[in-house]
Amino acid sequence: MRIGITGVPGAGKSTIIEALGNMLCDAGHRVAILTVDPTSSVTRGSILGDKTRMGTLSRRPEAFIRPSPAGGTLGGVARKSRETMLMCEAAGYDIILIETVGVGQSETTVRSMVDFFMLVVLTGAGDELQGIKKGIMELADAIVINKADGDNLVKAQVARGEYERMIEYIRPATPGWPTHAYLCSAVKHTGLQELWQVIQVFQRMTAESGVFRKRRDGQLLDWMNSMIDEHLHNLFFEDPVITGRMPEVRDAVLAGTISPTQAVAELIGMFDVRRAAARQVDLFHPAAEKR
Ligand SMILES: Nc1nc2c(ncn2[C@@H]2O[C@H](COP(=O)(O)OP(=O)(O)OP(=O)(O)O)[C@@H](O)[C@H]2O)c(=O)[nH]1
Ligand SMILES: [Mg+2]
Repeated sequence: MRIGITGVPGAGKSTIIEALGNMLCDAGHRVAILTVDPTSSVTRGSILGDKTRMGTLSRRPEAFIRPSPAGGTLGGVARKSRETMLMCEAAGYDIILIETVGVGQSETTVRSMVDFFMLVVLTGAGDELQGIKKGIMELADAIVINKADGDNLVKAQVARGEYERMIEYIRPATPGWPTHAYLCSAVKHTGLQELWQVIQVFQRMTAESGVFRKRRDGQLLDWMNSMIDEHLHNLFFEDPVITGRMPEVRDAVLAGTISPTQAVAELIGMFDVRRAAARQVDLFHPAAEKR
């Protein structure tokens, strides 16, 4: 089972993963934790923070925690994370948990890698709403209101009702699966067992309806297509014939002497994919990444 976890910074994603991961290891699973963070090439140290936050989990032999690869682009990070995911599964990890940073595009990317996607939120749905785009709620199979403990419990229950009402207006992320809001406390370890049961019901239902297989098949083909896109893009923009001609063509477009459409036709006309491919032996490590 591949599970994606997103949410605003500080919502408690890592703490949930730590608690859920320990629980699953106790139940006999082997759990791999990956992070998809396209900004981590800048901050690099962030996983050290996460390893300390996942203190008990990181010491367990049944668990494997891997930082986000410093791929530079989201595409690069996603590709490496997908490969890592397959390797972990081949190595016997039966549950993959992927944490994403709740900004920009990484939610869509992680959604495209997982079976079940959860959005972790905090209380005060009204205020939170401003930070959570409707589009992200549309990706979620479950909305998890964390920190439902202490003085916050009542507020969390109110928030749950608010989220439930909002969900009614949103298209479900998975055909045939009703998205709901759930309460949990990653610190007090409440609601997590229930959440895991929800995930198991999801797995059973989608397996029976064929949605599970269909989604995985679609993800595989999308992955292949995106690698073709990426590879062709790299071949084109690193081909010396293209890079040599590019400045003049750009100037001509800016001067208005040729249209962008004409420019593309000319450049594509000059592009010899075999010549470019012969130059580039290492398919997915173009010069820019090597640097
Ligand atoms: N009271 C309470 N605090 C919590 C709970 N879960 C997490 N926290 C606290 O909230 C803070 C942020 O938790 P993290 O797990 O690091 O949150 P995150 O979503 O992974 O944050 P980023 O990775 O920085 O986006 C920490 O200080 C946690 O101890 C909870 O269930 N209850
Ligand atoms: Mg975190």
